[in-house]
Amino acid sequence: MSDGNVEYQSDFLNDEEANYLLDFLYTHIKWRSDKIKFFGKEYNIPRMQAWYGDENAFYSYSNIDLKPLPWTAELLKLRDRISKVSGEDFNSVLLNLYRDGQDSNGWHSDDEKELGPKPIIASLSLGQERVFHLKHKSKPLKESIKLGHGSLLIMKDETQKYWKHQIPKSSKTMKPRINLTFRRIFT
Ligand SMILES: O=C(O)CCC(=O)C(=O)O
Ligand SMILES: [Mn+2]
Repeated sequence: MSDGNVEYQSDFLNDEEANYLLDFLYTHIKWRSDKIKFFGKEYNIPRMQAWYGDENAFYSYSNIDLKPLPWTAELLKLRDRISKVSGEDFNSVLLNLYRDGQDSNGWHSDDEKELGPKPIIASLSLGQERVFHLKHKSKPLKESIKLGHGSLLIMKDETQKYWKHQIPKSSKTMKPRINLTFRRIFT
C-alpha cells in the first residue's frame, strides 16, 4: 500500500477461541454509550465502547476522555499475544461493540498525538464480518478489506498520517461485532 502499511491475517484466532471471546467480552466488558459534542450539539456515538489499559494510559478524542479500566485477565492474555506478533508494547485497548448494521465508525485516522508519529495499531475482530474501508487523504486511492471473525489487522508506519479508515453502516441484517484495537499511548 502506498504511504502506509496494513497487514491482514484472517485466522489469527481459531473458531473456538474466537467464539469464546465474543461471548465472554459481550457479557463481561463494561460497555458504555458515549456522546460526542459537535458545534454545541450532542450526538450518541453509533456503537458502544470501552477503554482498558495501564493506569497512566489516558486517551482523549472528540471531547471524550477515556480513563482506562484496569486490565482483565482475558484482555492481558490477548494483549501479550498480540504484542508478540506485532512487535509493539501495547499499554491499552479500545473496544468497540457494533450492535447491528446501523452501528458504525466514521472516517478518521488514529493520529492523536498521544499515539506518537507512527502508531502501530493491532485490530482484532470478533463476530459479524464487516467491511473496513481505507481512503488516502490526498491521492485517489481506496482499499477495502472484509474483517472476519478471529482476524487480526495491523496498521503501521505512516498509515495514520496518510490514510483514513471507517466501518460503514449497512442496511443488511447484521449480528453484533466486537473489535479491539490495541494501542500504545506515550505517557
Ligand atoms: O471496528 C473497527 O474495525 C475499527 C475501529 C477503529 O477504527 C477505532 O476504534 O479507531
Ligand atoms: Mn480507528
